[in-house]
Amino acid sequence: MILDGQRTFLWSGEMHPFRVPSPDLWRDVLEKMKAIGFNTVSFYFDWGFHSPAPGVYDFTGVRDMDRLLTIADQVGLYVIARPGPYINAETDGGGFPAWLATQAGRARSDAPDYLAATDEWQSAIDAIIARHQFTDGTGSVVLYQIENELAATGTSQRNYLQHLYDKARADGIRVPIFHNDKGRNGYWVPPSSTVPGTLPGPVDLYAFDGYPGGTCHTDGSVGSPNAAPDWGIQGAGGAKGGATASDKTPGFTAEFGGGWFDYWGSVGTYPCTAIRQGPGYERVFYGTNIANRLTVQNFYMVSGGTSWGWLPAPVVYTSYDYGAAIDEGRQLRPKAQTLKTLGYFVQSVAPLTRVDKGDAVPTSSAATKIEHTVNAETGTNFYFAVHNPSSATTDDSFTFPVTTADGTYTVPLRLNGQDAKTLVANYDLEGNHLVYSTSEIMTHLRGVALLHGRDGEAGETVLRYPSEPRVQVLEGAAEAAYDAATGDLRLTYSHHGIIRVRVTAPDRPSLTLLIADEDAAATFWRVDDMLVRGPQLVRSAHVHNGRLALTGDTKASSPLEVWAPARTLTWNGKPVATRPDNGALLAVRNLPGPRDIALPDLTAWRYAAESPEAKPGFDDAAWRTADLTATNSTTKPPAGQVVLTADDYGFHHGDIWYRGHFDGPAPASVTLDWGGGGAGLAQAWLDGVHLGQRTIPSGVASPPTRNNDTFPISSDLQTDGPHVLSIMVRNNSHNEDGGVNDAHKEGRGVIGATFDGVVPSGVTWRIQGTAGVDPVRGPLNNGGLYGERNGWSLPGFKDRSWSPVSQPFAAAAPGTSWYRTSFNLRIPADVDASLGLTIGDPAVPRSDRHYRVLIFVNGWNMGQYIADVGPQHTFALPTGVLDPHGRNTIALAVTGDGSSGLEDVRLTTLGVARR
Ligand code: IPT
Repeated sequence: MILDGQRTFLWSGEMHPFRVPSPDLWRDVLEKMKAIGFNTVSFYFDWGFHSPAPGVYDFTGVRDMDRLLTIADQVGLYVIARPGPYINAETDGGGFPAWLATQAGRARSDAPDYLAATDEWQSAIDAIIARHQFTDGTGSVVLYQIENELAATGTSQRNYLQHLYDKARADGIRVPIFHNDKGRNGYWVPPSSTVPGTLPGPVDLYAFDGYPGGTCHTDGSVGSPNAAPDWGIQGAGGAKGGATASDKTPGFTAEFGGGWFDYWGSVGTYPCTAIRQGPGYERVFYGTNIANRLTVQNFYMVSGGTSWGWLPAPVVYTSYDYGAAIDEGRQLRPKAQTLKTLGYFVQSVAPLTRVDKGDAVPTSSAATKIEHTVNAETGTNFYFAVHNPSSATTDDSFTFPVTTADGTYTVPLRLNGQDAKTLVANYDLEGNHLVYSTSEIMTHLRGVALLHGRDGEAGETVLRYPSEPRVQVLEGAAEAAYDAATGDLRLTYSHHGIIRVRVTAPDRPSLTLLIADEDAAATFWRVDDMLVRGPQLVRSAHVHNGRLALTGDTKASSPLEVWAPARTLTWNGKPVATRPDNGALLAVRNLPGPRDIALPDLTAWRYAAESPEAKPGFDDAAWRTADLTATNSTTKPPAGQVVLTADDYGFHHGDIWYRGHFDGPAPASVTLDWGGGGAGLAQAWLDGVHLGQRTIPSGVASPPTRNNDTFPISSDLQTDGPHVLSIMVRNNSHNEDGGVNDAHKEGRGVIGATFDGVVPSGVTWRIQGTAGVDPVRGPLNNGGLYGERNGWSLPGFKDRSWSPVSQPFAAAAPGTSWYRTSFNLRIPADVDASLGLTIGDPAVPRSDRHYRVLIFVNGWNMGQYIADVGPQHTFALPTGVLDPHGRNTIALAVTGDGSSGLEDVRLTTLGVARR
């Protein structure tokens, strides 16, 4: 369907199901995506989230993927399935399961052991995806991606891609297969491409990615915009021109920036990113893509969500909010409303999918330019007006010529700030002929056309009629002038609020123009062939026997007006009294907003100290003895030395303990070469005495992940043995493998230890990590803290023997201590409350306290607060993990140097809606 004559714009948003492991939440986010104008959702599937060990794929998450694809279909979204095997995506190991870290063969190559592993994964995930293919009429999956950004292009990679392609086809994948070319190299184009300099690959479609919008400054300030690139028919063309690398397939950007991620030790850039890549960016950059005939566009991310548990790669912290249109707390940002105008437009104006570059169109101002496209079949012209260069933010009023079958017009337009507009000329607008409009088309249906423009800017809309039509200005101010010589009816106005004009002419359907400013446009929702105004979200609309059943959200008391083939209506199941109003149905009274909600104070806590592993007498007899002398890890110790790295012993995530037993005199210092990922932590004790803690430096976008640190030992401890050196390493995840260099195999935990600079002999090392995979929450939920190994993180744990404590909390001993509390939530059934947990002062990115917290909510590891690194203080507690109508338990594992107490902890509200 996509290969032969695409007629549907695929307007897609990225959402990661593994970042929101809750079907309730998936449905909510997918309904919101649909409501803001997406017809497609794109997902990665994270192999590492689904497979705790070779051959093991029966973990709950895989079953949930089936459900997710059903939900996407029910919501009415096409799906772009991206099962990797490599995904990047700022996830642990770039989506690789951690057990690949010890594999001999190079990942992302044709090494047989690696291909055997990818076969396993594809067999598991393809069986699910294959059940949901649009081409079979059993689902909505329309495209399938193999690999991601495979920037190495040797024979081995060619073989590997072919292997993935063949395996997908053998597994019953029938939809078109593509790859995502990092940064437009012309790599892996379909064999049909005739473009010189490209590299053919086993794909049906060519796709590329790009993040040209710019990020925020490290101080969190927004800075000035970039110029938008022409990665299609308006650009330089050729193998490196973006879509032009493949001349026989649709222009397809598999990832186009919808925000950006943030790093440990940043000042917290998500709010800034939401502005930098906000409404103006969307209009300029996505509009440029439309003018370049990129008819398959996926924005990464539209809903970023939460990198819970041990999911986040070293380059990112718990929040993967991304500054995306739907924030981490599931709320629509202002940029979602701009996306809505664009999404409705590309889905309403069908001629947009089949355009060619039009004649050059000059403008009266050098500070502006037009990118012109024409649909040869319908004669519809599109004028994409933007500053020249498109990075400019000046206020420019100018004119340009519109020349169509209707004649030539000199059209006035204004661009103020980071802005762009796509204007339509020579178009059949609901059976009325649109000559042109300087308002943008948002959508139109059954005699109603919704146009929009910036508040206070002048607009004109010209329609053509053989005789003078009747014009009624129903609301707001507009002037109408009919020119009998040309047949042109010219409406002129200034955008403000909503202007309603009805035009009635013989022999054609009457047309109601709703001309909205941007704030007013945001109050409109199109669902299938119905239009609704007023509420803050409309999720669904169904007509049955003349009754329209609407569902949606209000965040405040809101009007309700609908254009639908119905006489009566219900809102969230309750009848709404209406009266007819100019072709619409208008609710007699406003819909109510949500009731206030009350959150419990977290006052009563129970406390217990932990880290018994630090004590000399601790019994580690059941621990694994480190006895491997050879490893496949990329960070092998020198020959003959014992391997200490955690993955080699099957401990892949979270905290790892080591106990080194030795006799003889203790050294004056111990130096560790250790791998801890982003802002990782190492703590050490000799014979129960704390030697200190070290953190891997952060505060940069690509932080170091491995460090050398020396722990001095005071003279009074330098006694004769026996001794026990206890070490705890927090593994803040495996590196990604974006460079195809096995970077995910870098060792975690202790890589090497020296005493006074010399590798000691006669040390017996024992190692301990997670007790096993949580059968519900999966492999990324738990590490090897004593408390985790003994159920302290779980809601059912009996903590009555623990000490009662309250805030402000006192300092605890070095190591880990736990705080637990339970509370009831009584959120009313008709309220969707998005809640968070806040620790410390969110106004200060990092405090002067040297501790970190793992946050367990009903047993789910919802992330990590690092007081002296930052910046995240508020952690989203997703509905589904949190029970809004019942009892909830929070367990905090606080690990630090014992110098200060845990800061203030409280529940916070991220957004409230009535639904
Ligand atoms: C691109 C990846 O494809 C995607 O998985 C994610 O990592 C994204 O970037 C950034 O969030 S990689 C590219 C920008 C080099």
